[in-house]
Amino acid sequence: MWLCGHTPHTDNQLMGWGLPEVSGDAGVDRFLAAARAAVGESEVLTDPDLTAGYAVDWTRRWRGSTPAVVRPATTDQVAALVDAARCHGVALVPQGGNTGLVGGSVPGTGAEVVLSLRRLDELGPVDALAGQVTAGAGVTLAALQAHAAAAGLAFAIDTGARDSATVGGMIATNAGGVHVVRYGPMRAQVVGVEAVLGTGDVVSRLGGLVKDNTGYDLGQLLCGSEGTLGVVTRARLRLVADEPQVVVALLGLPGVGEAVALASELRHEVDQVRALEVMEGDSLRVVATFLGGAPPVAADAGAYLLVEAAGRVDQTAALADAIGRHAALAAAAVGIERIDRERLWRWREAHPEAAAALGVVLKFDVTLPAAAIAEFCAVAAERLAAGWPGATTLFYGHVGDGNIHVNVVGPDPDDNAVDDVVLDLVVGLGGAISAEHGIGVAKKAWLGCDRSAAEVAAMRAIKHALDPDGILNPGVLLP
Ligand code: FAD
Ligand code: 2HG
Ligand code: ZN
Repeated sequence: MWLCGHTPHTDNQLMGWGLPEVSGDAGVDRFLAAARAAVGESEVLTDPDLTAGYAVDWTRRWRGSTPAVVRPATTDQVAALVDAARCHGVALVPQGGNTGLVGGSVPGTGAEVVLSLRRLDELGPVDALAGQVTAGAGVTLAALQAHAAAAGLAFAIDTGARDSATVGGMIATNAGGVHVVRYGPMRAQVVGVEAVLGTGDVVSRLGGLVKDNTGYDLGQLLCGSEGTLGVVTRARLRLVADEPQVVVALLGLPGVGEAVALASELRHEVDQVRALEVMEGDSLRVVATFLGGAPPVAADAGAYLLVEAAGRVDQTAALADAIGRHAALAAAAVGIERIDRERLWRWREAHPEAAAALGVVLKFDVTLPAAAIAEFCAVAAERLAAGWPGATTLFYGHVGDGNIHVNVVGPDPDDNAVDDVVLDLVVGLGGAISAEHGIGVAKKAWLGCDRSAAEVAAMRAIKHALDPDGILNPGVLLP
């Protein structure tokens, strides 16, 4: 009989690194026996027809295989599974909605077990007094948004992946999205986290204290940790005021530089701006082909800026005034009714789908100082066209916070020279190689271009401390 109870974390484990003695097929079999005991036979999937969908990501670029998918429904079950994984030397890949775009949510080697957290989908009552809610890691963004709305409040994050992306995945990637310019990224919404660390220990801070400086903030450490330090099981999240009066404008402008400048003016002059999105002109025209229609404004613009303002009172006049002051000649399409706003947003949100329709996409999610965004787009376009004639490159993103997405279709997805061209340029211009998607598998070879040896060493030390056996998502983030 295997006696593998929870072993508390000891100092000497910090020295070691790697999976315990029992691993390989025998370790997996023993882990699966423990998993069946913990979550029940029906929640341990081993049939390849059932597991295949968990082993390929949304982009279809990142695909692997797995001996099993385990689907716990409680924090205790997650803790039992992490204990069993430590004991039997099995690596776990935490997975939520599987919408991550850097290959971090799918198994690679064929030996990693997928830990699907989607069944942790309990939503607590909205605490109206505090303006907070406790949500399970498997709650989707759309469900959370609807739950907050039913209580007359709102959740600040919004992304095109709302129907599938989960609270746990959004914390693990520190997701951004379209409202960061107003409310900050996911970490700014996280008041507290409950998680099972790689040690098997459960840490829980769900009391909703907005100010709490009692030592290191472990919940914040888990934000952006990509499933490498702990498995998020629940979170205490802040909610924001509902903003029923919404207006959206899509503006055609001469180029990306003008879009950056106008975005900056609008951000400073219109109090209620909550989204500022840029689309390079040719990129929006790729979307036009994909959607089968002409752009709703200035069909030949060099760039487009989508701005959304929202508040308790109508923002249309304030937005029109500011646009008139700074871009009097810009062509604009305006949406006030929900259906019209959604039509305009579709031009922005369809970019990932339009790129995917052309082939396997090499994705970049970079962040730059505002002053460098136009130069980055121009130079990257030039270098990519020179190096890979015939490639299609889309530039779009959350310009209000300096985040540009570059989608390249045509080159071999494993041609690292494309990454070198884009990421060297980003770092040279003072940017960072990931803004909101994380490092995952896709960018881990480039971590050292952006972070110093001392920073990477500190990250490794944290990983060793919280996941001493290296069982949590060992293939991602750290080279
Ligand atoms: P997954 O994809 O399942 O996992 C992502 C990472 O988190 C993996 O490393 C995984 O191991 C880890 N993880 C998942 N759950 C847990 C958990 N409970 N505990 C610990 N680790 C966990 N992202 C943005 O930031 N902004 C956008 O605007 C945006 N738009 C998108 C639009 C589309 C169409 C798509 C497909 C994706 C978009 N994304 C965006 C990317 C993606 O939606 C986010 O990264 C999201 O946060 C991932 O959530 P998920 O539940 O799907 O996580
Ligand atoms: C977006 O902002 C997402 O649309 C996806 O972050 C970006 O697919 C991408 O590259
Ligand atoms: Zn984005």
